[in-house]
Amino acid sequence: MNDALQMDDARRMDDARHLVGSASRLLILTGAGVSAESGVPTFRGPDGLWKTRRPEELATPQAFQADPRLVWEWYGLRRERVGACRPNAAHEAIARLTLENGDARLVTQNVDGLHELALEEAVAEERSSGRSSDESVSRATPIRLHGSLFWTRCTVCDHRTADRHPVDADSEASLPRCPKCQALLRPDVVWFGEELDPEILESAMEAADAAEVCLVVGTSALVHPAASLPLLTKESGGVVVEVNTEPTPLTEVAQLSLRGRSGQVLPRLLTVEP
Ligand code: BV8
Ligand code: ZN
Repeated sequence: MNDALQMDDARRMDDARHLVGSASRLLILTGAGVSAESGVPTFRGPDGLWKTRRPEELATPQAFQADPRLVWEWYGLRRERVGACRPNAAHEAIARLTLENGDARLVTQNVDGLHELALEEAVAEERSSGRSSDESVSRATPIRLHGSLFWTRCTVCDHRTADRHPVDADSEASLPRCPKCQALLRPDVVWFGEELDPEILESAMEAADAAEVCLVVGTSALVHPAASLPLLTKESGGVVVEVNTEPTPLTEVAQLSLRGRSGQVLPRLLTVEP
């Protein structure tokens, strides 16, 4: 890369650090790109999850209705593959920042549980030095728009549980059943065509509206209503800063769009100089 470009990158990073560092209220919105360096396949990338399957085929209530075994097989494979992945430096930098800065909120589209794991580890570190409180932990807990691969819920009653077990999708008869009413269980994620949990969406929109800066990391910004959150920040007078390896529909909306991998950029962007 030539000197001028490097100069430009360094200046953009400084500008972005100033914007993010001086924001009294910050919203971080993440997509699958933040987990790419942990080995979790993105949806639309070269080894994207949707390459072998199309979202319309599997991540919909119709697909589950038509073939619950096939859908559970796909989620079981993802749960197994993602369950072996570790948070990367981007997850860790975000967890530390949201734990230390009570006015920073994290909203994620991801269902891979890596933000939650990074926060758990950051809290354990802080607790050993007596620095974090229950309040700071709850504020730092990610707002999860689309649920989790590691939760399962009943298709009939209100039963819902954390669940990291492998799924036996050999036959419909071996699929997980509700311990309360024996109905089929389903992955506790939001499928295409399903409404998001209104309370979760409401808290994400409030955070976007209140934010002075919305830092958008690793999302193709194609799925709604998640992709509209940065626009709420902009409409209420805030600015958008983007970190992505490629341009997205949000790039032209962003005050600054840093081209790079989140595992490299986020630690530099979010770490406060001593
Ligand atoms: C709904 C869980 C009401 C399941 C997921 C307009 C308004 C409202 C709705 C719609 C609308 N238009 C269409 C709709 C319907 C639909 C939708 O948005 N469709 C899209 C395809 C157009 N939305 C819905 O159905 C939503 N419900 O709106 O309810 C309603 C109901 C019916 C009809 C109308 C309205 C529910 C959507 C939730 C779907 N569930 N996940 C599961 O995971 O199996 S979505 C899933 O895909 C993810 O959660 C995520 O949201 C999305 C994937 O996007 P990304 O995370 O951005 O990942 P992607 O691979 O695309 O991009 C990765 C990015 O990272 C890239 O930009 C890449 O360059 C970058 N990158 C890669 N590596 C790195 C990197 N960046 C930095 N560093 C790196 N190392
Ligand atoms: Zn039940």
